[in-house]
Amino acid sequence: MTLSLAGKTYVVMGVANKRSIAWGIARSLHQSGARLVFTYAGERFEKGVKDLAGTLEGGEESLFFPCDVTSDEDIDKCFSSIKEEVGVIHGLAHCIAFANKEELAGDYMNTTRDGFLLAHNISSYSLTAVAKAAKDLMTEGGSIVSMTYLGGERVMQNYNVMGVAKASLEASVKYLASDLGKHGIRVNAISAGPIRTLSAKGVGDFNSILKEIEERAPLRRNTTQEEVGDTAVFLFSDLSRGITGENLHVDSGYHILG
Ligand code: NDP
Ligand code: N5H
Repeated sequence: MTLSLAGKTYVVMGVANKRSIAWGIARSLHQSGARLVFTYAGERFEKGVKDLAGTLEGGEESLFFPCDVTSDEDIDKCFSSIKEEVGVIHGLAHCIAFANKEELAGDYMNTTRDGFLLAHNISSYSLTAVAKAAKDLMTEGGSIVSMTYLGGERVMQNYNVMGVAKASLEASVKYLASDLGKHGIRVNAISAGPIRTLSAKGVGDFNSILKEIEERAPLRRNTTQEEVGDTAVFLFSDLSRGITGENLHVDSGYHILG
């Protein structure tokens, strides 16, 4: 199933490797004929993103820019370069989060001030900073999609400070949708079920989390990068033109369970 986004350009932030949700979104966008612009945090990931994009037919036409979202200067430079190269963009996928590993286990109340601020800076504030920078390039209207998890709505064991950061991200989606609607820009989140990515690596008991979903979720299976990618394409396309400020769960229906 594809929708045509031919002639449109989308910025994809957060491809670390082929398992990344951002890569699932990039592949779905590519299948829809979109032109892709990738941003990456650190130099150590530059080659990986370029090699991956090279595996897409015509992927050599993609553009690549560094953007560490903790730096206002990086964000400014990145979006000025994108403006210079492509002029107009039609959407942006924000697939970025980070928290100190040691704060993703045990009691939430042990979160340090620095750890709290770091998680919120990278995982939540970055959406606001990036949306503001991207707005000037979305002169034909646009659609911004960010990634969240059920742990932002309810307590999930070990998600801890990331859950609090996702609650902030989800509230930002609503406030940004309110600000940007008058400019023809929509802002939505996808709340994905657990997917084995680099970020999920080292999460104790990830297998049992996946198993519980297979056993209990309405669709009795786990979420795939492809399902998230295809939903992102829907949110980027005109088929979703009436939707903004929404948090769309792509999680086999797990969130409806008590
Ligand atoms: P990945 O590890 O593949 O992606 C995380 C990305 O965050 C990496 O590409 C990393 O960039 C980027 N990042 C971290 N710090 C910075 C920074 N300072 N500046 C720019 N980028 C940064 O994991 P996922 O694909 O799983 O995560 C993508 C999003 O999906 C996250 O928001 C996550 O919370 C969310 N999500 C994930 C779920 C899952 O089960 N996997 C479920 C629900 C939501 P780099 O590699 O270049 O450092
Ligand atoms: C309830 C759970 C399981 C426990 C919590 C997991 C939280 C994961 C999110 C963050 C983003 C993971 C993270 O920051 C890991 C880093 O401390 C260490 N990893 C890295 O530095 C790698 C190299 C880079 C690429 O990672 C990042 N992020 O930059 C939640 C799970 C069931 C679902 C899940 C995994 C959700 C989610 O938000 O990702």
